[in-house]
Amino acid sequence: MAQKIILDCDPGHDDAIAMMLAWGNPNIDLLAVTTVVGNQTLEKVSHNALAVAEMAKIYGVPFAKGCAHPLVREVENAPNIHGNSGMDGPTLPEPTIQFEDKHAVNLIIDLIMSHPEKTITLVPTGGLTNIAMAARLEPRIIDRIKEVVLMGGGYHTGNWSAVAEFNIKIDPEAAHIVFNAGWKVTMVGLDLTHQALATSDVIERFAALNTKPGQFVVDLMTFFGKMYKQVQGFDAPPVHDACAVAYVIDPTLIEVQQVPVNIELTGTHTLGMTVADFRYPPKPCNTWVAKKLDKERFWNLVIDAVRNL
Ligand SMILES: [Ca+2]
Repeated sequence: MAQKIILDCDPGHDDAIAMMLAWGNPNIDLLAVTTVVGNQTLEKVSHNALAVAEMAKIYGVPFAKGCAHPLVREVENAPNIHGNSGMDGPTLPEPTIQFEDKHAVNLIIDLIMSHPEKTITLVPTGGLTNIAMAARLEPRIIDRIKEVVLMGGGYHTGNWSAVAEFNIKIDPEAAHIVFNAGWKVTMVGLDLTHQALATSDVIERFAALNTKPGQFVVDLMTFFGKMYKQVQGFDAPPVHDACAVAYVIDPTLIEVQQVPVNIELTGTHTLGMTVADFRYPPKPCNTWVAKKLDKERFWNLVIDAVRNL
């Protein structure tokens, strides 16, 4: 049976691939796409979401704009990685669909409250502002969802500071709410996503599809790769966000471990760190971390999905 998900994102090159994977894979029932400030301003990432919808022909799915500002901190975007538009590189198609006349937080709540319990997985691939707001506004959603599978954090590595990852660092208070809400959280963090590198042989396979969406992925990854080389010294760019969607589609693709994870809110050098406690004996907790990716099957999944578009 197809997994029902709500994708909460900030497109974003890798968010775009996550959207295409969710729409192109038959085992995902995409209930909604919601946007949140992150890689760029809310207006820019929201425009990008609609452009990706146009490219992938994601029609008949509600799109809603969410929070334009983190809970406490000032807005922090990532133009050094995603460019001025938030999705520099490809020529974006002009969107034909429009946003719902409803805030993303309300759409998330309404969908969860109107579906049977434990049937919806929340997949946040940006800052956690919308998800935290939803949990605070309607706490009954906490027991009603199946799981939160998020891209963010990392238990051994950071990218926005020595120890913090971008999605968590830009709204650590929201992340704190989400990780401590009591629902099941699976953290697909940098330890995992740095295994999902769009190397040149992978990019060639997208090019070989010889389709518009295939070429779109090539253009996205070419720009993203250039930025990742310049800024972080990577030889190939990691498609972080697609890993979270892939885990929902097929949990056997990713090895996970149940460990307590909490969010640093007061550290001088460690703000936004996802502190994972691997000590023995294991303590009871609702948090899992992603550790190892089956790369070959992951790329087959993403390429098949893009072929289906
Ligand atoms: Ca993202």
